Amino acid sequence: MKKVLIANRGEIALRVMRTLKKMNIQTVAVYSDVDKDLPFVHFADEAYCIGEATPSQSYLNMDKILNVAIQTGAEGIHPGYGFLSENAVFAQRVSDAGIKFIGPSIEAINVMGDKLDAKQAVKKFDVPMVPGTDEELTDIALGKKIANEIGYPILIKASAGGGGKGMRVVDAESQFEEQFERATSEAISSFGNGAVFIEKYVQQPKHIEIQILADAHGNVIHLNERECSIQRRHQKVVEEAPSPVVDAALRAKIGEAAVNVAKSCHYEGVGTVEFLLDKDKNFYFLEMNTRLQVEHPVTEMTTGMDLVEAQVRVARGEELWLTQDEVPLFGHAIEVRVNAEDPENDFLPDLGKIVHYKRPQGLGIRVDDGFEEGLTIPLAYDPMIAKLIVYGKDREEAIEKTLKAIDEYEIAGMSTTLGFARFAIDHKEFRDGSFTINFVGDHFKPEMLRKEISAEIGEMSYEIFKKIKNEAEPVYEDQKLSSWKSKR
Ligand code: MV4
Repeated sequence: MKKVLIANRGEIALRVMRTLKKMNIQTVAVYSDVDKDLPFVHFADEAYCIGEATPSQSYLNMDKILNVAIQTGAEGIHPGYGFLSENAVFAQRVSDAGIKFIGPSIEAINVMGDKLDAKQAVKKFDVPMVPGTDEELTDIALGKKIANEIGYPILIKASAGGGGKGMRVVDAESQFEEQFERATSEAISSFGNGAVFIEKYVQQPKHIEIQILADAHGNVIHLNERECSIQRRHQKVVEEAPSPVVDAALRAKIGEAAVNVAKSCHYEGVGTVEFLLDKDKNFYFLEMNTRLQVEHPVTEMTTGMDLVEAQVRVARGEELWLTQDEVPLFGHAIEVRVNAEDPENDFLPDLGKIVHYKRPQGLGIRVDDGFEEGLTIPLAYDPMIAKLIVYGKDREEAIEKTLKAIDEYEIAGMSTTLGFARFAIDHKEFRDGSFTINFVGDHFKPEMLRKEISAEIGEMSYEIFKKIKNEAEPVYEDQKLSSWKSKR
């Protein structure tokens, strides 16, 4: 493979291109008109504007992307995450054009894209699943009967779902019918597929996921777990590897289950198998994500493996170059997502121009970003500015280094999730490892950030601080911000 088109934007387009360049592969960028000044466009060997910001006109437009790939002679397409990365129709069209889709097979995308199909596929492979049903539920009376057998609370989930859409908790039989109707209609309106099923509601679990690597010859290994419980509304904010509660024996067991999930759909490439881990350390298969994930760098830092390089190598047909026993695991890595969002205002996007930008630096500090000072975060896409990934020799060192790196990070012009991440990582429950997916709901109140910031800005009043921050450009140039130590 001598030339690859990257069907994505921002930090992930840049991150993929860095590895391609390392491998002496030519890079082709496609971009929308609002992205013309972004670093990934300049970094590529060739770059083509394919349309307006609206995703359907550009990053989701298969015809335009395929056209550029064919015209430039690209031999592979890397889809990144989001956009077309888990679209089986796109994977098929890429393949039909004689181009290698750098991702899993069409079969794997289709099977794992539907939760009921995934359960059916995995069933024969001895993978622990939450007690529940594995066929579409249409009969309310039957649903109630099953729910009574499982015991409340239960969850009604949409088969086509993801990110919590079409998911309803039912605490008692009296609510069953209403929640069933809601889940079904939400599933139809969101996915055009009303199929739902029932599961026992696992309370206060952790979200653990296993990184998979599979070649085209049937060899599958796992690259350890990531802990991703610190999230809000299904958006992860802090991720780490390894998990503070998973030991070598448990890792081997969950890892083996994840490898079986990958085998059940003849997986190829990198993928992620998600599990819930309950208080008693029972684990249950949730779903498989058939893409390179946002949080892949914590796995890279604790294994020393470049996952994009691994994707390209298996896409070229190479056999896996290491066995399960040879998979490294050293030290600890933490990733913080730096989103242009206001944690004090329900995490609503807080977009605008980055008027000042300075990355933290140092040994074991990696910043994957897609913007530079002076650029504007566009409204049309995900508001992620950057990912800060920190490596330490152990978890304690990783935590302390991450807190210092957050303090060193300077971003002015908008609110970011850095302050919230600092709050989470410095929390007793994060430090002792007992946190669950309910961490934010259980422990976070916006006033807590206000207090932290007030301590930092000293005599400057909080109201003046907010005003300066929101009008940061003129004030910053006046050097009036000198007492404001960056960020947030
Ligand atoms: C669950 C669950 C508890 N019990 N299933 C959320 C979206 C989808 N990935 C599955 N999800 C959940 N499934 C059972 N049987 C709790 C969640 C869940 C969750 C899972 C992982 C990470 C964050 C979450 C936040 C809320 C709910």
